[in-house]
Amino acid sequence: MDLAARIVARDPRAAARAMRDVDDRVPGYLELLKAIFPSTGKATVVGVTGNPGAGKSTLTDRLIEKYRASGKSVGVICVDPSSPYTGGAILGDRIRMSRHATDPGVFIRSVATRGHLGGLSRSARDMVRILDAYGADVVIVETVGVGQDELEITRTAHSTLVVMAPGMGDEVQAIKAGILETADVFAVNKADRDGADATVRDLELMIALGTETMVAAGKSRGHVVHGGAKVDVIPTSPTRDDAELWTPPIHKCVATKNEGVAELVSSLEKHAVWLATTEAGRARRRTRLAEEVREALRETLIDAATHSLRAEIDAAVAAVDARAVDPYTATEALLAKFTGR
Ligand SMILES: Nc1nc2c(ncn2[C@@H]2O[C@H](COP(=O)(O)OP(=O)(O)OP(=O)(O)O)[C@@H](O)[C@H]2O)c(=O)[nH]1
Ligand SMILES: [Mg+2]
Repeated sequence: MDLAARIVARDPRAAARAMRDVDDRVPGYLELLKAIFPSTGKATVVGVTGNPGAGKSTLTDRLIEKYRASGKSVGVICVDPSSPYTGGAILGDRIRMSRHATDPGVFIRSVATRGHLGGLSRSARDMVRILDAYGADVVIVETVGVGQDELEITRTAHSTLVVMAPGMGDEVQAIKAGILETADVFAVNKADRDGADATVRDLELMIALGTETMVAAGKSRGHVVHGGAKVDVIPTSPTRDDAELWTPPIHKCVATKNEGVAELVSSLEKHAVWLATTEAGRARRRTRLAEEVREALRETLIDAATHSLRAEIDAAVAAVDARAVDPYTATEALLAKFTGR
């Protein structure tokens, strides 16, 4: 049996091997992804993101437990794009979930950057597909931190859970508008500590303000908060009413004591229903797919062009260096040559 067939037949070693191959982009990895694609599309993909130490891994461990209790198989991808040297964080993550390691219904993999940033979100997306084909009912993608790379990675998920914790000072203010566009459900974890209610209030305020800012900037996340103005991804249906819009709920929880986790799962399930049954939800799925196709096209085009025009690019650089031509004209000329081939 070839690798793709073995993945679909739920061979864990085949899945592990495929994920490694895809992360390393070994020759033939695209053929593998093509072969498994027809077997994908069934998994629910949940992104878990939030500031370091907020309790993402502890919460992910609890989510695994909940999903397993309802008979679902779970794949987990821990991504750390911050540096190739922070293996410690990933190690910590895996220890936190290690009690599930012997459960054949749980498949946990770590991904660290191999030098090419940006490629990481694509690797994560491809790994989600492998776990999907492998038969995982739920795939959880946990990222470290809330930077630009992490936000991009969470866009590979259907629903994104943003984990916050009280007592982290300016944490709420430090979170950029980007997270508001990404968050579908908020968890205020460590609610056993002081300040959880204040964090919830801060979040509510920030969401309200953020929504106004997003509306003003013409940005969108496909849902809207607190009955404000409509924020659509693709305005496919101008007559749609507000009932279609998603309001990200905020849940207090204590991951270490397994409190509030059922409510999180329930909100995530509601969000999945929203995605599947509303026009706004379907539009968001299409937007994400369009992003994927555009991103892949950009990468493919750049590869093809730099390969095909290697000598011409060198010549253009020399010409710009000698100030015989400006870089804009040189680029236009390169493009014209490439499209003419
Ligand atoms: N008091 C309290 N501590 C918690 C709670 N949830 C997690 N912790 C603790 O907080 C610490 C960090 O938890 P992690 O789950 O590793 O947090 P994380 O967000 O995955 O951290 P990174 O992966 O390093 O970004 C651990 O010591 C947990 O035991 C909680 O609800 N209450
Ligand atoms: Mg973690």
